[in-house]
Amino acid sequence: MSFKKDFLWGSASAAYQIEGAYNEAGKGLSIWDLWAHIPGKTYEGTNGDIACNHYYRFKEDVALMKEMGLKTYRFSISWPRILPKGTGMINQEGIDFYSDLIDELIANDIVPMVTLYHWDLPQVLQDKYRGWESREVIEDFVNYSKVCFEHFSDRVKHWIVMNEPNIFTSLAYMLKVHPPGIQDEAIYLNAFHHTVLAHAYTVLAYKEAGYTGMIGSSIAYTPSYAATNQPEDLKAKEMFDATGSLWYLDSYYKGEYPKEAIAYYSKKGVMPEVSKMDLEVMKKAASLCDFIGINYYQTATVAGNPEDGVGFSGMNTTGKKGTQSESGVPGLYKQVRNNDLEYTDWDWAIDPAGLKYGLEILKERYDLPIIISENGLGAYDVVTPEGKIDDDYRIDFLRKHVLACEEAVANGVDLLAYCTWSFTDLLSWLNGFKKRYGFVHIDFESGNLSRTKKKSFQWYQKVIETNGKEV
Ligand code: BGP
Repeated sequence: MSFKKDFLWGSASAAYQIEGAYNEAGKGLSIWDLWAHIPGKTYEGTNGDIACNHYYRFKEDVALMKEMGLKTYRFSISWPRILPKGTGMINQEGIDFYSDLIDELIANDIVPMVTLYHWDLPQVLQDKYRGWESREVIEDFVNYSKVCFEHFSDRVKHWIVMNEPNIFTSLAYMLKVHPPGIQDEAIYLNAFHHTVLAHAYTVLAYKEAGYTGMIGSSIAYTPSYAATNQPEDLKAKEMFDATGSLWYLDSYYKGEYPKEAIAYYSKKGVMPEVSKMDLEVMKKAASLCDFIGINYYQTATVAGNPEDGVGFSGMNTTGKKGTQSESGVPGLYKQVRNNDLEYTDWDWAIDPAGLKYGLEILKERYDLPIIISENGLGAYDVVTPEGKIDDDYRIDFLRKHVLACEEAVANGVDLLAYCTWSFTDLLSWLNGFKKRYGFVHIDFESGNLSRTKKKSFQWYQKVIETNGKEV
C-alpha cells in the first residue's frame, strides 16, 4: 500500500513567522510582538514585525504554491488580528485578509488547513489574567475559535486547534525562553492543562454546531530510545515518555493523563487540579477528534540521571554544531547524544526511521488517522554567484522522511497529510532568519524579501506530481 489517491502533500507556516504587518490593519499586539522587542530574548533581536511580508505578498506566495502543485497549505490565524482585544470587537480587515487568502488557495486548487493557535496570544489577555496561567483563557479561546468557524468553515475543512501546546508551555514556563519567561513547574502543568481544555471545548463547540470538517490538534512528538538496556536507562525512558509524549498525547487523544506521571507530579506537589468535569470534557473531545496532528523533527535518546545530575540546559540557538549540552530532570532522565545518528547544525537528531517508529506507536495507541503537520530541516543555505540555492541536504532529509512515511503507510498507518516546515523561508522564533526551512528562499539580507525557488522546490514538485512514487 502506498499514499492515498487524495493524499495531502503540503507545507506549513505560522502567522507570526511569516505575515509581518504586526501593528497594521487593525491588528492588536500579541505576546510575541512585545517579547521579541525585549533586548536579548531572540537571536540578535530578530522579530516578526515584517517577517516575509506575507500579509501583503500572499498572492505571490500562493502563485508559487500553485506552480509547485501543493495540495494543502497549513497556516495559522493570528488571534489578535481577528480580535485585537482578545474578545469582543471583530477586526473586519483581519477577517478579510484570511478570507482572501482562503479564496486564493481554493481558486488555485490548494486545500486550506488552518491552525487556530500558533503561539501569538493577544497581549491584552496576558495583561488581564496572565494568559494561559488562568482558566479564563479557555472561554476566550473558544469564543475566538467560534468566530473563525463562523467566518471560514464554509471553506475550511481541516482545523488544527493548538500547535505544539507542549512546546510553548514548556518553553514559556520551564525554560523561560518564550513569553512570559518564567520557571515554575506547577504553573507549566496548569497552563498545559488549560490548553487541553481550550482544545477540548473548541472541539465540542465545532461538533455541536454541526460543522462537517475535520478537527484535531498538533503535538510536537519526540519518540524516544533508552540509551542502553540497563534498568536505569529503561526507567529513564519510561519517565521521559510518561511526563512527555504520553502526558501530551493521552490528555488530548485519550482524555486522561498517564498514571505514572500523575503519581510523580503528585508526590512533587505540582499536579494541576483536574476536576471530574474536566475529565468528562476531555474524554468526550478525545472521542470526537478526527485525526492526530504531529510535528516531527527528531527523536530523543534517554539515560538515567541521578538526583544531583543535570537539569534543563539552554537550547542551541547559535547554529554551532556540538554546542548543545546534556539536559534533563535530576532523578528522572537526561537526553544524551546518539552516536548512531547525524545531527543538524542546531543539534537536532536526524532520524527518519524514528518517524516510522513513532507513527506506528501512535497507530497502536490511539488508532486515529494522522496528519504530519510539520517536518523539515533547518539549515544554512548558500546563494551561489548565479543566484541559485542547491539545497541537496534538504532534499536528502525530506526524501528519507517521505520514504519513512511510505513504510508506515504500508504497515497500516492511516496517514492523511504530510506538511513540510516550511514553504518559504520564515522567521524562526529563537533562531532568527538564518535558520532556513523553505523550498523558496527569501532575501532577508537585502530587505527586498524577493522570493527564489531552491533546488528542493523542483524535487517536491515531482514528489507531489507522482504522489510519492518518485522521491
Ligand atoms: C516547531 C514550531 C514552528 C517552527 C519549527 C521549527 O516547533 O511549531 O513554529 O518554528 O518548530 O523550529 P525552529 O524555528 O526553532 O527551528
